[in-house]
Amino acid sequence: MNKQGMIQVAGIMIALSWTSVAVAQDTPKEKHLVPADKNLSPEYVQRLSERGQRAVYTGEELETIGMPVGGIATGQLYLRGDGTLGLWQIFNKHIFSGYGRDNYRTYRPDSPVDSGFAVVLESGDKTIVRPLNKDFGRVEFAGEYPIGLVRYKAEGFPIEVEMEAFSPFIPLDAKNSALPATIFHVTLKNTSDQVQRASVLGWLENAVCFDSAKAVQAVRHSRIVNDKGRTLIVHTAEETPKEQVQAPRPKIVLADFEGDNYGDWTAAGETFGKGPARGTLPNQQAVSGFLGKGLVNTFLGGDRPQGTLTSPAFEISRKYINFLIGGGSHADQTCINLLIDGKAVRTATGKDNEKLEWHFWNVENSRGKTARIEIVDRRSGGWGHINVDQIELADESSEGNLGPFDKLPDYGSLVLAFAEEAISAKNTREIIESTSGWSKQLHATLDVTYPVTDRRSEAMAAKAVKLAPRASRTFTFVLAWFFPNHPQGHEYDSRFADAASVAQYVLDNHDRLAGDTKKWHQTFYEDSTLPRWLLFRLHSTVSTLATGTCQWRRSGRFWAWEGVGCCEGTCTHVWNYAHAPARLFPELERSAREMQDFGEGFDPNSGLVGFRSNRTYAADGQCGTILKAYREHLCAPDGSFLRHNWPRIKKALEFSIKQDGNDDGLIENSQHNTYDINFEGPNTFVGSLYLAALNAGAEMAREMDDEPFAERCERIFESGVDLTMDRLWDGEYFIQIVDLKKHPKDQYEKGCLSDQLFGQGWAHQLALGYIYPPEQVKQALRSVWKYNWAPDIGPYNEAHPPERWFALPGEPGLLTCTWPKSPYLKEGVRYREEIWTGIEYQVAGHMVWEDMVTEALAICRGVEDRYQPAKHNPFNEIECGDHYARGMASWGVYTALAGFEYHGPNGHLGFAPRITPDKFQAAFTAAEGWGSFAQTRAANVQREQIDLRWGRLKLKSLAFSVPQNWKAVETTVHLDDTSIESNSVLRDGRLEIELSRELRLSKDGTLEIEIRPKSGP
Ligand SMILES: [Ca+2]
Ligand SMILES: [Ca+2]
Ligand SMILES: [Ca+2]
Repeated sequence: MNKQGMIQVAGIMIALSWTSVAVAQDTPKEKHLVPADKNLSPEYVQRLSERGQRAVYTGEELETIGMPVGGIATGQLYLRGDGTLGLWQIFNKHIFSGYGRDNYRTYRPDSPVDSGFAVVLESGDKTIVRPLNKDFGRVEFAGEYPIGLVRYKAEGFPIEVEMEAFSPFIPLDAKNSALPATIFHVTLKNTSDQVQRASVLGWLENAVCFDSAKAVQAVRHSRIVNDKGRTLIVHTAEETPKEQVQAPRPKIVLADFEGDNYGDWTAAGETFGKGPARGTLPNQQAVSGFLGKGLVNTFLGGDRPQGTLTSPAFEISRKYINFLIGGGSHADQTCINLLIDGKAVRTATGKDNEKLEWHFWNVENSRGKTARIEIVDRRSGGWGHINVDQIELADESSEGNLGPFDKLPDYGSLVLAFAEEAISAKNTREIIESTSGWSKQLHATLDVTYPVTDRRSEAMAAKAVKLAPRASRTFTFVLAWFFPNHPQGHEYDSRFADAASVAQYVLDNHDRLAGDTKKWHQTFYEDSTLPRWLLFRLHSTVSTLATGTCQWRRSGRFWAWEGVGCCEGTCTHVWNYAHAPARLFPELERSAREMQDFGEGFDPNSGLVGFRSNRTYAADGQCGTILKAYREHLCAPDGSFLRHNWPRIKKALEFSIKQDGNDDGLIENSQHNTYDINFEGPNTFVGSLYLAALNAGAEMAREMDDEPFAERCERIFESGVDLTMDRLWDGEYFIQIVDLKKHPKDQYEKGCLSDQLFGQGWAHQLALGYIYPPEQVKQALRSVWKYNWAPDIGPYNEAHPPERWFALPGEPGLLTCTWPKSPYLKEGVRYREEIWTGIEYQVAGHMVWEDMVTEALAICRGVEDRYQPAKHNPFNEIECGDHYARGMASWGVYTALAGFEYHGPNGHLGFAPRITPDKFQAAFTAAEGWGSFAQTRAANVQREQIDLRWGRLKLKSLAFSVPQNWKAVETTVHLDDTSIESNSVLRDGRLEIELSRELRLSKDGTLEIEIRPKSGP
């Protein structure tokens, strides 16, 4: 245990005994079900801050992993735990996964598109092909976002494989981080004592027209192309002339469910009852869209009952099977299947909607075969039922015209490129055919077209290489996609013509793109002194940028859901929490400010910032927009963002001042907010955001020479602080003043709200200092820890079940709100019993600024423990939908640990490490460059090193913290070997250094500062 660890352990022990005393002093009337003593063992506490190793997962743990490995806002492609690809949501379709137990469940992401790599080993006259997947032998996943890493070894197999998979991810270079492509480095290592001959086989299915294949008249087209010394498998699709059905024959109706019973269909289980339903069943939302009077509706007795309904055998005598379907959207659980030889060859589900809609299967390939239809209800939970009607065989499909072929969302191209020239298609076929024991259907054809409904995978193989004992060789592949027909387009559309040009760009620039990505990984993970598990957790949420949650539109506007496919409009109050994109890719957040908040979503008459780019007010979102605007200014290289947007920023702040009503610094009216309800009366959730916004407004006004407005902001601020301390401080934490008789619902009143100091945390992020007196701020955060963080949420949630489950009994979590000292409000603030990772990070980040580092790390560790891959995908922190944006609050914890402060236009950079200040190192990002900051501290000298590793950095002033007992210091500054003159001022342990001239650090430039205490008076 190092010295720092000792201090922290001592700190938590003191804190814990303090909380026990506090409980003894004011025994609540009801037992508070969150223990004040968290009972964390000293070993647990010590492990929190240990540097530790990179996590390695294997066996069952591999099942849940799905690491996003595509570019920012280019769709959602997962690297699964065993190195295979999954999800494949790159076809411009947004799929909402549900919330609570629907998405907080343990599952393996599916893989609807066939692709992969295999090792080809020439062993005597035999060829052994071993695919890189979970059956390889021992498989280990050791990925850390953005770089996926999977290792394969097997007993008796002389080759070990290491595969890296990632899309270029280079902070501050948004365009090169938003490529619709994934790079694979497949490294073969000979672990035997003999020379081995081996190569790598790669394959990819043609998934163009992924969703529309069954509904279009088209062919798929696959080619293998040699170009620029590389080999590419190029998949496309082409429209074929519309099939003219001159005189369609009459439809054959297999079932219309109009009778009193199911006739010759066979029902099993209780959910189908004695016969077809007549429309909507008791307690069901209105069912519509069916024909006639009857339909299959398995909501009989609610969602609980299950069963199957099977048709008699029939001959597939037409090209299409048409039917109406509604109800639950659960694959295999609420579905209709087409069975041939007892096997489901087609399946369809509802869309979690009671309305029945037409659906059809193209069954041309199965014409003449005997089949059955099976309607399945194997689900008892939410949407555990299915609605079906009017099943017909027909010459024409029931679906309407999808529109022009080349405008379909899944029209485009898909490429697998090998960085070298592959062996000939003929020789690849020989490998595939000579392989025994591997029954995979692969093709290697130079040019082939086939029906769009056919599934076909094309393969290519590298030339075999001779590997000496212990020698290794890396094979580089690129998967690229180009699907431009998103309704708003993609930023990438304008830069590329097709997937082949994307792949060629990535390979042309491979060394720079892969090199800079690895340099970031090295700087963030390897060179840091921060705990490895913590770095993993805090960076994993950034992968949200590379999921369906985020769009970067053709117009250049960054836009986002809250979670994948759920709740539109870059919601101001959810994005209030997300610090990561602004620090890593400030260009994206600037576009959201300029094109949404102060663009489309801005009402120039009132200053209202519509919280979903609409004309609707959210009090927290409105104040947060001012804070974000100031942050975007701080993260900019110059003052142009502020100059350009200031009139609207000011107007937006004036809108909040108008809500305050009397310039007293308290907003008392109805405040819609992120809990999807309105707070009535003054509270510090909106109040602290408002005061922080006034502070930020004053700073910006001064920079814009608007002194009168700056003074007005300050006057309101001062009044707000005084009134808040007078009225809202209850001695332990901040409460809400509300008339519960008038507003009995959705309030927290005397409750302890975890987010009660949200604005104070923001103020620290922006170096605005304290809003409320530091002592009370620290006390309030200690109360949040004491009352709201449960090492096991079980007892609390058993008494007070949450609306939605984002943590399960046995798991730790920070509750949104509790009532430790007053009766529980059973109609209190919505989501009060839930666990949101975004709030946890928000609170943890703020705790770090207040030197509650151990408590902060325990909260983050709680998230990490919940998202262990034996249970959940560690890269997918959920809330309403997958990859929920609020989780990107994690970056606020990261910046807080470094005590990071930055003002880009002024060239000011500061650090005050909150953890291991004696020996600290961490990556940082500025406006135009990033690098590594290091600090060492000994008895009589402190050294700072700013090592720029990418881009450039303008510097005019610096700030650091030194030991409190250093009352005067001597400071020297060197840029590389050149001494730089400076003046410094030391106050209460904070040292500010003004450089005599503005410096421009370029890549590999290093600034070193040496600080020594002056002895004597
Ligand atoms: Ca009917
Ligand atoms: Ca059911
Ligand atoms: Ca007021």
